[in-house]
Amino acid sequence: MPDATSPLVGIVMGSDSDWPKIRAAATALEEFGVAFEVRVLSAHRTPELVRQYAAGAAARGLKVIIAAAGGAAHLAGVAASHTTLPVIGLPVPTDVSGGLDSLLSTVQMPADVPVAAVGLGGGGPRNAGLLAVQILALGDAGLQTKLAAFRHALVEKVTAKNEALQRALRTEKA
Ligand code: RP5
Repeated sequence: MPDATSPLVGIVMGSDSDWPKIRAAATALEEFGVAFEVRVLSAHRTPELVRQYAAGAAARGLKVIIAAAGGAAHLAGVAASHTTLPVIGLPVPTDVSGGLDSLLSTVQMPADVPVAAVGLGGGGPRNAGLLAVQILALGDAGLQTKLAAFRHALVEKVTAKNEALQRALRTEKA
C-alpha cells in the first residue's frame, strides 16, 4: 500500500554498469524532492523480474518509470508493454557509434506502446529526471511552483552569461 513517502518514480537499468552514466536522472529527482527507487533489471537477463516490476509498479504507487539500457536496449519497451504508466526511455552510451544502437532501439518503438525517449548521453539522463518531474507536476501544485522557479533561475543564469560574454567582447575590441 503506497504511503506519503513511497517512491513515485522507478529508475530501472539493464546493468549496474549503467548507473554512473545515468546518475544525473536521480540527481534531478533529488533536486525536486521527488521520492524514487533504483533497480537493476534486465529485459534479457531477468525478463520475468522486469515483467513483475512493471506490472506491479502502479499498484505500489509509482507514477513514472525511467528505463535505462544500452546496446539492444529493449528494457524501456518491454517495461512499457507491462504497464500503462508513462515510461521514459533513457539510452545509455556504448562503444558502438557512441551508443547509436541504444538510441535507436529505445526511441524507435513500433506503434501502440509508446516510450518517451530522451537523448543519448549529454543532457539525456538529467532530462529524463526532469521530464518525470514535469509529469508528476501535472497533479502536484508544489512541483509546479518548483518547476517555475527552476525555469526562472535558468533565465537568470543564461542572461548573466550573455552579459558576461558581451563585456568580454567589448574588452577584446577595446
Ligand atoms: C544492457 O547491456 C545494459 O543496460 C548495459 O548498458 C549493457 C551492458 O551490460 P553489462 O555487460 O555491463 O552488464 O543490458
